[in-house]
Parts: sequence; C-alpha cells; structure tokens
Amino acid sequence: MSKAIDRFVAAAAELGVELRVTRYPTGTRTARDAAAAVGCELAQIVKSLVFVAGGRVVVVLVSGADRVDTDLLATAAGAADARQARAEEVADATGFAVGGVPPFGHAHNLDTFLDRRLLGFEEVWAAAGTPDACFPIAPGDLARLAGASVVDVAQ
Ligand code: 5CA
Repeated sequence: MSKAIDRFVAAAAELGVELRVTRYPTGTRTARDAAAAVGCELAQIVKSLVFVAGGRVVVVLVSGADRVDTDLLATAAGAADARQARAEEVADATGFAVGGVPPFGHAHNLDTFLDRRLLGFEEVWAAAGTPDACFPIAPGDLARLAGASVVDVAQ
C-alpha cells in the first residue's frame, strides 16, 4: 500500500472503522474513472472537494454526478463567498493530492459538508488517499465519520 493510503487507513482506524480499500490499475483520478473502475453508477462516487469559504478551508462531499453551487455552499458555511481551492491549497489543507483526497482523515481538522443527495444511496465509494484507490461506505456512516453537516449544495 502507499504511504498516503496507510495514513488514511490509520486515521479511519483511530475513528474505529476498518476500511475495505481496493486499488485499481486503471486509475480512479476522476469520478468517471472511479465509477468505471469500481463498476458503479457515477452518482455513487463521492467527490471530496476542497473550497475556501470566507477565507476558511472546507471540504464538500458531493455525488460524482453533481457540481457544487458555490452560492449555496457560501450560505451553508455562513460565508460571504466560496471558491474552489487551488491544487496546492488542497494538498496543504488535507495532506493529500488532488485526485486522491479522502473524505476525512485530513492533515487539518476541516469543517465538512455532505450533500444530502448522497444519502439516497445504500452504498457510495470515496477516494482512499491516492488516485487509484477507493473504498465503499454507507453514506450515513460517511457523514458521521467525517463529522459532516448534511446540506443541499448540489447545483
Ligand atoms: N478519486 C476521484 C474519485 S473518488 C476523486 O478524487 N475525484 S474528485 O472529484 O474528488 O477529485 C478531483 C477533483 O479535483 C475535480 O473534480 C476537481 O474539482 C478538482 N481538481 C482537479 N484539478 C484540480 C486543480 N488543478 N486544482 C484544484 N482542484 C482540482
């Protein structure tokens, strides 16, 4: 396993969960790649996106089929505005590179929002630290482990 996956799995273990991480030789860098590799619907892939809302770095967990509406996110975060983070901001805040950012277990404790549409699936798949690794989880468990606020931020 890679160091990034090890770090994420260790963070999950500290939260009391044992994750089932699979690595895919075809890659899972984008939600589309991940859905093809896993063999699930695009909508069942969790995108773990980093935004800067009112100067604060936050994580948004949203379905692979959806885009985040930054106005809705700003409102949810109680901020005047929100923009997507740059790649280096993502790496600094989470400790993981774009394409492999997991939904929790980040280098810093970041406020996290989970879009409500994810709760409509029995199981979703999220990145596990690298652009070739994913794990399945029930969305309710994901919200709990990520300490996420459930919000409506999908466009
Ligand atoms: N492993 C997959 C599926 S779980 C994954 O991580 N998908 S993702 O959507 O969460 O991560 C890719 C996202 O990173 C893209 O949707 C895009 O919003 C963002 N991104 C891509 N390139 C950059 C970049 N150069 N800077 C900042 N964000 C980027």
